[in-house]
Amino acid sequence: MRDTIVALATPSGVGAIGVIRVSGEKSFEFSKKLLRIPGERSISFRHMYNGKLYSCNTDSVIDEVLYAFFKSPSSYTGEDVVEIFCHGSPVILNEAIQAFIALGARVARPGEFTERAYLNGKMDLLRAEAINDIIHAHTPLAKTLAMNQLLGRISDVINCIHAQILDLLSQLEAAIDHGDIEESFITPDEIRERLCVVIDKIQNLLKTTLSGKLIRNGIRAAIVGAPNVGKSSIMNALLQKDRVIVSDIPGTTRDVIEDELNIMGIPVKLVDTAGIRDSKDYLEQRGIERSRKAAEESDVCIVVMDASRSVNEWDEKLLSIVREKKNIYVLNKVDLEQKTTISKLKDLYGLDFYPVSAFRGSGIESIEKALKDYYFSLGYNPVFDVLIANARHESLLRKTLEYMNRALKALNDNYSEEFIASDVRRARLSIEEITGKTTDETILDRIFSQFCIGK
Ligand SMILES: Nc1nc2c(ncn2[C@@H]2O[C@H](COP(=O)(O)OP(=O)(O)OP(=O)(O)O)[C@@H](O)[C@H]2O)c(=O)[nH]1
Ligand SMILES: [Mg+2]
Repeated sequence: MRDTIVALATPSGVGAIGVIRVSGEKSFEFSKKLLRIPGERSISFRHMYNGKLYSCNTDSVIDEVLYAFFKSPSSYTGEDVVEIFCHGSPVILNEAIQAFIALGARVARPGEFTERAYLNGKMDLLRAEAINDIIHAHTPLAKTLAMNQLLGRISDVINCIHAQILDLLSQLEAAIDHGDIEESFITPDEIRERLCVVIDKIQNLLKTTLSGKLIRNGIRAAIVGAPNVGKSSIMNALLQKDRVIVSDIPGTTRDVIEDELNIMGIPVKLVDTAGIRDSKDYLEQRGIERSRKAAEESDVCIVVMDASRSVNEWDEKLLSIVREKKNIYVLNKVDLEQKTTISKLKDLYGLDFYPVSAFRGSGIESIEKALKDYYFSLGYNPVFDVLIANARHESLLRKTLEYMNRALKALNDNYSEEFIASDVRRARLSIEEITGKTTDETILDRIFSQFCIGK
């Protein structure tokens, strides 16, 4: 039995309610003490009780609460679990957690509840990962993708490939035991056919990865330009909220600021940056360095120029920095008297700029459409039923495919069945890593550390 862990399962901060979750061998014992439930009273599991939560060893009431007991193995983690619904006050929730710690519970690591669920066989690794993806999904499509994974659709496909590999392996091993492949029940042609069926299935799954990743991760768009051209104003207009400070003082934005945007179901991470220019100010310099990095790391840049002034050396410098990238060019402040025009920019640089006034909100939809067109130009294909969106799954599928192709080559080159079987064995291990049948502890740590605390 593992030790008893406790954590806040709802977001920290003020709210209507806050849920404390406790899991482990002593979760019932600790809860009965703090909730003052007499020992002889039998508990109905999965039943909501109303009562008071007390501090450890004192008579002071932490809160009036609702609570429920879940008996192992019929709980989220597979262990004895107690969930306590408190008023959503950070002070109360902290006191509640401290009361459990005083009795010997430990604060859970991020994702530890789900990790225990996985370790106790409540779900495979694919489903555990899906839970995190559902929580972090920013669009309905990304949520549906993660929900399909949680419902086991990807597990079913992977398990089917795994079963075919296992079946082939057992036939090969039987052939090895018989000593002569010709005399055994599987012929080289049958081996070839079975290898090809699996190879085909994996190749078809891998065709979905681009669309899967686009739905899951969306695109990253950095808004870049010289100081004061209206980058932050465009960010706010796209987000339809006052997210970033806007002012007429050049150099207002000093750091990289990110926010999520959903454009017709497409998740876009918008990144506002500091205006690019030469500056002696240390903080501004740091901000400018970060702007360059943000531009480099984004999929697409929204390059902004100011119509109310002539093109200057910083605009030109910026164009040379981002020239190699995929860009959406925007001429902002077209509501003012124009010293720079769309046609002038076309003549100077051969580039097509969208006319925008962040101030009036005009032209913003053309930036949204350009982002959407860029997204679809990347090869998103909505026809797939099961999509592979996770880089870990993709790399393990590629590994499995490589071993299956090696096995096929060994067969075609007339190598003995031992050689073929050794590659198929490796393919088996790779596919088992996806569902978590044979996943290394450090990889598990990495996966679960990305979860929220309390999940
Ligand atoms: N008339 C007009 N003014 C605008 C427009 N967009 C932005 N501004 C004004 O231009 C000034 C600079 O806007 P910001 O959005 O802060 O510009 P920025 O590019 O983020 O500036 P830095 O963060 O300093 O690099 C502010 O006074 C805005 O109100 C526009 O479309 N029309
Ligand atoms: Mg700004």
